[in-house]
Amino acid sequence: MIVRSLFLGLLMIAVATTSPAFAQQFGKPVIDEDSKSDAQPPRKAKPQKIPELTPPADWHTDLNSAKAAAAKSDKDVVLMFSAAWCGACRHVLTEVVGQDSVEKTLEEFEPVLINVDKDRSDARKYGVRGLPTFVFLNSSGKEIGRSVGAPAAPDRFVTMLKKRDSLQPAAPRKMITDEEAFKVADADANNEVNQNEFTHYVKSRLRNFPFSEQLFGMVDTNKSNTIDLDEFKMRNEALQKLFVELQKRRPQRQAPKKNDADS
Ligand SMILES: [Ca+2]
Ligand SMILES: [Ca+2]
Repeated sequence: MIVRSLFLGLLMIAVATTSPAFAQQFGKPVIDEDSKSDAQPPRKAKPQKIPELTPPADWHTDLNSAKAAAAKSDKDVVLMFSAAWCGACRHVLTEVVGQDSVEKTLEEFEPVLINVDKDRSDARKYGVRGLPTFVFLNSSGKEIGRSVGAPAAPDRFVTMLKKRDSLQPAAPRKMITDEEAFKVADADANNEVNQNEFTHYVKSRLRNFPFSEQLFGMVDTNKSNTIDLDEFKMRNEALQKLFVELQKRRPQRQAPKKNDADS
């Protein structure tokens, strides 16, 4: 137990010293590797002039105003996370929204358009990993569902709006068992994890983590240059706690902006 705490402590120190790298990495929305939708990965806005996305006249452009309106109207909120460079977002706003069936269904909502290039704090808060992402909140502001990717046809868009509370909410990152984690790490399935496999595993969980060699030395307790399941199990719990902890800390790692305080 003491060894494990010490290990976790060392990891925390290592992480603390690398926090700017994490802040830089995690400050940007990233594409979810598991995402099977047609969402586009967010990228930096290009310096060339891309015309801004124009929100429809009756949409909110600020989450707080949408939430306040929803509290009064007792409607659900639909947030559309978008950016000027997101072609699918532009398609939705120009070709889908405005169609009669869509307009009629949108009357059940307080819609709000969020430009992730201008409002990174909301994108981080909702863990947006691809554009467009639609997040549905009930009138009390609680998330009830989300959809990543753009339904390109009006009827599909209406279906998405109607099915809002049966859509999958964001899956929380969960701990996996030691055996599952070992399987993931042991890429060639020979029942031992070598330095390369371990480095790959650690980096896949903690991007830019620079200490995999030291970690490997600590996990490889018998110094055989490979890690077996027993060795892996001894350390994996501490590692996974660290992964989960870092996931939780992601949003707080940016310098606070004024609307970070709102919720
Ligand atoms: Ca192996
Ligand atoms: Ca070993």
